[in-house]
Amino acid sequence: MEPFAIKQAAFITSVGLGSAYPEPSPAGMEIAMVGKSNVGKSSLINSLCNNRKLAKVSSSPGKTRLINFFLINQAFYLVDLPGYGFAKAPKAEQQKWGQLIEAYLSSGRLRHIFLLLDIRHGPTAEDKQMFQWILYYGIPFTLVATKADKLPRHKRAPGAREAARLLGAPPAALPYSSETREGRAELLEIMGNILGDHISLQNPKTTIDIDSSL
Ligand SMILES: Nc1nc2c(ncn2[C@@H]2O[C@H](COP(=O)(O)OP(=O)(O)O)[C@@H](O)[C@H]2O)c(=O)[nH]1
Ligand SMILES: [Mg+2]
Repeated sequence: MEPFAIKQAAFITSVGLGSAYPEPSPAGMEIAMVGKSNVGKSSLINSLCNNRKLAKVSSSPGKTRLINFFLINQAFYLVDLPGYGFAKAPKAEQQKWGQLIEAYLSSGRLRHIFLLLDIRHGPTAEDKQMFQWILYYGIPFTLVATKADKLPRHKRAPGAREAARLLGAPPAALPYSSETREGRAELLEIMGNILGDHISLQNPKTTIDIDSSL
């Protein structure tokens, strides 16, 4: 089978609290990126899609407060969720963020979440809370340890393992770098598997004919 590749990516819309989600994608599937502000969500989406300008990358954290939908291969949505951990944000704003995220997590639209952690730092209290939400809503997840290029090679696998361990999550996180593309092929493979599973669940090739056995 041909490896999964992203051939087309287009920004569709931004959604805030109280505004409507876009129509479901043709494949009826959504995969979201979540993590604290500045962890590298937008960069990861851009590097996956080979498009530096698709998602807005910012060096000042906490700029995106909306859920951004990108249509991939005219089939499914890749979703860039607003980051958390902007300590200086007013309480009211943090509450709005929580409402926006929880509404989305509980919407039933999500097939998979990529939870991004900085490979250099242990998970924060908010990372742990996010992880608990993912478990609570029963959404399948993959941990990604971003900015792998910032650690020397021999420290990357241990850094990713430690991030997963501190979160209480089995078994490890995938080291990723938007700069060097380390981990990109692996992440695309995971994405291809998620899409393949989703499609085969929706169109089961083997149907069991109960009547004929009577
Ligand atoms: N060295 C390095 N820097 C990165 C990487 N990913 C993101 N960054 C930088 O980290 C900052 C925040 O990235 P961004 O993608 O906007 O993070 P977001 O807030 O999670 O969407 C930007 O200055 C990026 O250039 C990476 O893999 N390696
Ligand atoms: Mg971003």
